[in-house]
Amino acid sequence: MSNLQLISESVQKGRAKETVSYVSEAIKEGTSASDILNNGLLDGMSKLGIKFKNNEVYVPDVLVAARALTKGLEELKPLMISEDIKPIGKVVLGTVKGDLHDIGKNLVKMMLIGNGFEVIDLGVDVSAESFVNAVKKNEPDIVALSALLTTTMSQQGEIVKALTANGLREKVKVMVGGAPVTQAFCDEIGADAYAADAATSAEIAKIFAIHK
Ligand code: B1M
Repeated sequence: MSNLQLISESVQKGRAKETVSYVSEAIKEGTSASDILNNGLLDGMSKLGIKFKNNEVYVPDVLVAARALTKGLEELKPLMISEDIKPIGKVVLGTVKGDLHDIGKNLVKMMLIGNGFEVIDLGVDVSAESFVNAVKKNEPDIVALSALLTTTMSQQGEIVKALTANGLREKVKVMVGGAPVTQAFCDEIGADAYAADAATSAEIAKIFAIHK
C-alpha cells in the first residue's frame, strides 16, 4: 500500500498518531503537500463521509477521524504554507442564537475542512448581528447555519433577513441544516440550500465553490 493510501486508511480508522507518522514519512519521501492533502487526508475523510451517509459508520467514528485529520493537517501545515495551497472556499459557520447544540455543527465543520474549505466557526448561540459582522469581516462564500430546536430554527430566517438588510445577501450563499429544518423551511426563509447531513453539506458547498 502506498503512503497516501495508508494516510487515507488511518484517517478513516481515526488513528491520529499513525496519520501523523504517515504524513511525516510522505513529506520525507518528497511527496507534494497537495498530493498528501487531496489523495491522502481528504481522500480518507471523503470516503468516511460516504460511509457516514450510508449509515456504515456513526458519529463517534467521524469525530475520531476528524481528530486524526486535524492532527495530520497540523503536520502538513508548514509544507502547505511553503507550497501556498489555497482553500477552495470560505465558510462562516455557527449554531443560531438561543441554541447550544454543537455536535452536528462540528461534524459539518469537519466535513467542510475535510473537503478543502476554510471554516470560520462562530460557535453556538450566535446572533444575527454576529453573523453579519463575521460576513463583513471575513467575506466568506457561504454562511452555514445549524439549528436543533423548533424554537430556534426561525433564527435562520432572521439571519437571512439581517444579511439582506445589510446589503450582504447577494454576496454569500446561505446553507441551513439541523434536525427540525426541512427543504420547505429553507425555501420559506429564502436560504439557498438545505443539507440533511454533514456529508451533504460538504457536497453542496463544493457545488457552490465550483460555480462561484
Ligand atoms: Co437537546 N434537544 N436540548 N441537548 N438534544 C434535542 C435536539 C431534542 C430533539 C431532544 C428531544 O426532546 N427528543 C429536543 C428538541 C425538541 C424540539 O425542539 N423539537 C432538545 C431539547 C428540548 C433540549 C433542551 C431545551 C432541553 C432542556 O433543557 N429542557 C436544551 C436546549 C439547550 C439550548 O440549546 N438552548 C437541550 C440541551 C441539550 C444538551 C446540552 C444536553 C445536549 C447538547 C450537547 C451539545 O451539542 N454539545 C443535547 C443533545 C445531545 C440533544 C440530542 C439528544 C442529540 C443532538 C445531537 O447532537 N445529535 C437531541 C435529540 C436527538 O437528536 N436525538 C436533542 C447528533 C448530531 C450529529 O445530529 O445535531 O441533528 P444533529 O446534526 C445532524 C444533522 O441535523 C445535520 O448534520 C448532522 C449529521 O450529519 N446538521 C446540519 C446539523 N447542523 C447542520 C448544519 C448544516 C447542515 C447540516 O449546514 C448548514
